[in-house]
Amino acid sequence: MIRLHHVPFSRSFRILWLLEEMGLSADLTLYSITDGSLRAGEFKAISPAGRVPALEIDGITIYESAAIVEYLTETRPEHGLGRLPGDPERVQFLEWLGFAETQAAALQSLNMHHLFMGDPTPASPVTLKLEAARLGATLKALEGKLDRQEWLLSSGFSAADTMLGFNLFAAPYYVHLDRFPNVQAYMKRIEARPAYQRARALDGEQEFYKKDFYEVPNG
Ligand SMILES: N[C@@H](CCC(=O)N[C@@H](CS)C(=O)NCC(=O)O)C(=O)O
Repeated sequence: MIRLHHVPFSRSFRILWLLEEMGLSADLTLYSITDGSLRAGEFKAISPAGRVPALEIDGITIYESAAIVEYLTETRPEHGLGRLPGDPERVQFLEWLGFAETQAAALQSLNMHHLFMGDPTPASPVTLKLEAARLGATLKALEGKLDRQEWLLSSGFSAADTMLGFNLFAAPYYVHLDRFPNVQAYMKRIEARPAYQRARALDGEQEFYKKDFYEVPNG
């Protein structure tokens, strides 16, 4: 039995997608960011910071998406989706897992300020501008990398793409992607993957974004 603790359109999608790439199906336990279910004692016993994803598999429970990605790729090397110690791309693989979280931190901060804080703590335009610029900087770095290759690693698709690729579908709420054609083409390649499409069908409706784009207020 595999169980994924999941919030639709959140970082747990990375794992839903990776499992699909591996041909593994999971039972989903669904939560909402806003209804307090992630802060319940029962869930905190599984994921101490009350965050998704958490994955129950092989008789253990793992939290932190990068740790789950490493575990899955190391215990299931036959899928070729990780880069194990000794692989020439091992360091790059680990760097991309970390880079994905650097990028997600900017998105999370923007989500917090634009979607979840509101009155009586209005978002600071300076913070919003800064975080959008920081998100833009990660997209610019990615744009340069994708000039030379189709996937994050030159040898081909890997679980690093599931870690980072997920972020990109939240980025357009805060940064216009017109100036990043390589990133847009990369997103199209992702969307063409059958495993990605299956994962999206399982994901569930996102409940955060009510607009197509969030401008910096008074910015
Ligand atoms: N570094 C963690 C971050 C997990 C995380 O922050 N997940 C968000 C959803 S994208 C969450 O559970 N947020 C709930 C909250 O902040 O209360 C990971 O990669 O798993």
